[in-house]
Amino acid sequence: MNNHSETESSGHNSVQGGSDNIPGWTEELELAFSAYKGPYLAGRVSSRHKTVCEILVPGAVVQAGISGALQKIGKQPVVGDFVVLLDQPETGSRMIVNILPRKTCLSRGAVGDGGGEQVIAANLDTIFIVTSVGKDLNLRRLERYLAIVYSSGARPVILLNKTDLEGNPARLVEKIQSIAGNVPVVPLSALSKTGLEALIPFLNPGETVALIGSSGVGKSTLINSLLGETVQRTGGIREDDEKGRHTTTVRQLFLLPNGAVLIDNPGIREIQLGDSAEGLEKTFSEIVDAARNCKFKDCTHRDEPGCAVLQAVEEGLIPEERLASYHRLTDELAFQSRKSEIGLKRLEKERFKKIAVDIKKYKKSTGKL
Ligand SMILES: Nc1nc2c(ncn2[C@@H]2O[C@H](COP(=O)(O)OP(=O)(O)OP(=O)(O)O)[C@@H](O)[C@H]2O)c(=O)[nH]1
Ligand SMILES: [Mg+2]
Ligand SMILES: [Zn+2]
Repeated sequence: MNNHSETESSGHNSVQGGSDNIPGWTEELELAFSAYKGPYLAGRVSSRHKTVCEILVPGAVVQAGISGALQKIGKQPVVGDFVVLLDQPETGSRMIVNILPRKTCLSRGAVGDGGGEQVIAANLDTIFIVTSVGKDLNLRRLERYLAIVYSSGARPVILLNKTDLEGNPARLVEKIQSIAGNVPVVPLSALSKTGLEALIPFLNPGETVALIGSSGVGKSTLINSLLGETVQRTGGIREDDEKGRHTTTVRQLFLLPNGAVLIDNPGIREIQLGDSAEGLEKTFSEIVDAARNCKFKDCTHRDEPGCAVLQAVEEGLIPEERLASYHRLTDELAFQSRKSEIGLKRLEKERFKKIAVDIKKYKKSTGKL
C-alpha cells in the first residue's frame, strides 16, 4: 500500500483512531507524547522536502511545516521521525513543534568543512545494505557501510541483488560473508522476484527497514517488488561503468500490508564515516579480539613488537586487506574527529572574541575604560 496515493492535506476531520495507528508507534513514544495536552497530534515523517514534511497521522497523510522555534535550535525532522504536530483547524495549518526521542539514528559525516554530522533517517530497526553483482560489489565499501550502520544502532543485513545476472552467486555470498561476520548476507533478484522470502524475518509489523546503497543497485526495484506494485520509479544503468543514474531523489517511507515500514533512499555517492568509532570496532571485531593479546595496550598494529594482530595476519587468520582496510578507516576517523575539533576550537575562539568585544563595549558605555 502506498500512503502517498491517499495524500490528503486539508480535511481536518480525517484523523482516525489513536496514535497507535501510526506505523512503528511504541509505548515509549506514547509516554513521551502524553506530556502534550491540547491541540496536539502525533505523526511520523514519511518524506521531507525543504520546508514541508509529509506526515503519517492516524488514517491519513498530511503536510506540515516546521516551527520556527524548532529550526532555531537546529532540530531537523528527518524521515522516520515521530513528531508532535500543533493542529490548528481554524487556519487549516499543521506545524511540527517537536521531535520525539529517536531510538536509532542513521547519520553520515557531512560533506564539506566542519565535519558535522548529517542525520539521514531515524528510528530504523534494520538497514538493508544493498549491493549488486558486477562492478558495484566492493568489500571495502561494504565495510564502510557496516561501520555506519552499526553506529546507527540499527541491525545491518547485506543484500546481494541481481543474482539473475550471475552464474555463481554463492561464490559472491561467500566472499561478502568473509567480511560480514554474523551479519546475514541475502542473495536475491529484485527484478525476477527470487530470494525475496529470505527477507520476511526482517519485515515484521511495526518494524522499520531502510534500504541504502549506490545508485542503480536496485533499491527502488526491490521496494516495488516487496509492495507488489510500482510505487517508485526505477532507472537504467550506464553501460560502461554499470553506475545508476540517481533516479530516486527523495527519501520516502512506504507501508507494507502487514504493518512493516520500508524507507527508500537516493543512491549514496560517497559515504563518510561520521562518528563511527564503535561501529568500526563491531565491523572489525576479529581484529579487536586479536588485539587483546597485543603486548602494548596502545598498539596500533603497524610495526610494534608483540603485536597479536600482525601475528594473526602472518598466520593467515586475518587477511592482510582486512587489516589495511581497518587502518584506512581508523585513520579517516581520526582525521575527521581532528577536523571537527579544529572546527569547534575555531567556534570557541570566535565566541570568546565576541564576548571580549562585548565587554569592551560595556566598559566603554559605563565609562570604565
Ligand atoms: N537484472 C536485474 N536488474 C535489476 C534488478 N534489480 C534492479 N535492476 C535494474 O537496475 C536498474 C536500477 O534499478 P533501481 O531500482 O532504479 O536502482 P536504485 O538502487 O533505486 O537506484 P537510485 O534510485 O538511483 O539510487 C533498473 O534498470 C532495474 O531494472 C535485478 O534483480 N536484476
Ligand atoms: Mg531508487
Ligand atoms: Zn597490535
